[in-house]
Amino acid sequence: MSASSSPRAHWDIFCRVVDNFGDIGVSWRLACQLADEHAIKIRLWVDDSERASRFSGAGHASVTLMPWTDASSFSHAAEVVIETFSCGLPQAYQQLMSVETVWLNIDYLSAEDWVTGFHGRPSPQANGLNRYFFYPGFNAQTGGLLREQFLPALAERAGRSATAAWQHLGLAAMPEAINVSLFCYAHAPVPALLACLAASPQAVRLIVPETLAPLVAQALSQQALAAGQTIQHGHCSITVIPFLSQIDYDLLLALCDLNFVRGEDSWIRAIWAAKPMVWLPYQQAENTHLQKLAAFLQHYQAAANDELKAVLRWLMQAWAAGEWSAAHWQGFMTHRQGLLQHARHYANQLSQQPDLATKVVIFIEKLRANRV
Ligand code: TRH
Repeated sequence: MSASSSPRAHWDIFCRVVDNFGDIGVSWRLACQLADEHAIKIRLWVDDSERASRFSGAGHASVTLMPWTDASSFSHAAEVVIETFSCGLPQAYQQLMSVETVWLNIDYLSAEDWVTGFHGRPSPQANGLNRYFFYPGFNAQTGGLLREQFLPALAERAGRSATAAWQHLGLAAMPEAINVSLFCYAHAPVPALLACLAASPQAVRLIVPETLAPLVAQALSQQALAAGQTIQHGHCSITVIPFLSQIDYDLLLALCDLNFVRGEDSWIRAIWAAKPMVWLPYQQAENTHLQKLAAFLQHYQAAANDELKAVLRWLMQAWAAGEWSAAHWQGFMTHRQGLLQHARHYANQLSQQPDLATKVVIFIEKLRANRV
């Protein structure tokens, strides 16, 4: 019997919110997909209930948010326990686990080569339990990427009924403008981006989530910018929007002509949106994040021609290095069609691989089969 069809398919996921939104963003998506597509009931233990509720919205019938604190007590361990991003499992919980319990640590995403060597490896623990490393990744030797079955319908919606889709997001369609979404870290060259968009010969609309409004306000020497506010900055209108639900954020990415994304989850969503993207990795000591970017670029640009390869590298490396200029924006505009076709090709090629949730289920089935 498969893990997904078992009547006892109750799994636990543990998530520690280190910073930002990616830890809970990934955990919530994974929980929902396991519930929706594999009929698994999930308890999602999160140490930051406020941030978790930002993602859970009205909730999910098969995903229960559980507050995870030092005082949490546990009645039982689930048959499968997923630890996200090496957040650790509480000692009290581990004491309820047996050798039959499957313990997976789903770690950070990277396109670096070492991932294939570590994916799926067991790590025997001093208490007799076995913890398995599960690494997301971009090729068949890794754990794959989160990708839900609803994504093609979402792309269809953005393509066929764009006006209605924009309205759904509380925005008017602006087909005459280049629509750009911005989600980045504070070290990104936002002032340089705003300056070149203001001077752009083409009309541009920049869409900014409210969490980034202080960064944009500072770059424009404005007091403050609030959700719902639009200001004109040269040829660029800047609109601040509320922090969207994950599905609406996916829709926004699919509607825009260019997406600036960051971290872990928005990075992958921009790939599935199949639109030109500029990814900003989370900044790490000793510029490790630039190695992550180089590894991704190697994968992302593999099928592009030499000219497009150079453009992709030039755009993403400049953004990550804080060296953005008007030339980069014009470079994007010049190669816009090629970048779009490439983004579509890449998304299509990558989506031929099984998604991460499916790979988790298969991995667990195999582990169990080998134990019998
Ligand atoms: O918020 P992030 O920077 O998250 C992080 C950090 O890199 C962190 O250090 C790392 O530990 C973690 O990722 C894994 O960026 P990310 O990963 O893109 O997460 C943002 C989430 O927020 C993602 O799930 C998309 C979602 N989102 C919305 O749902 N609505 C929105 O309006 C926006 C802008 C984002």
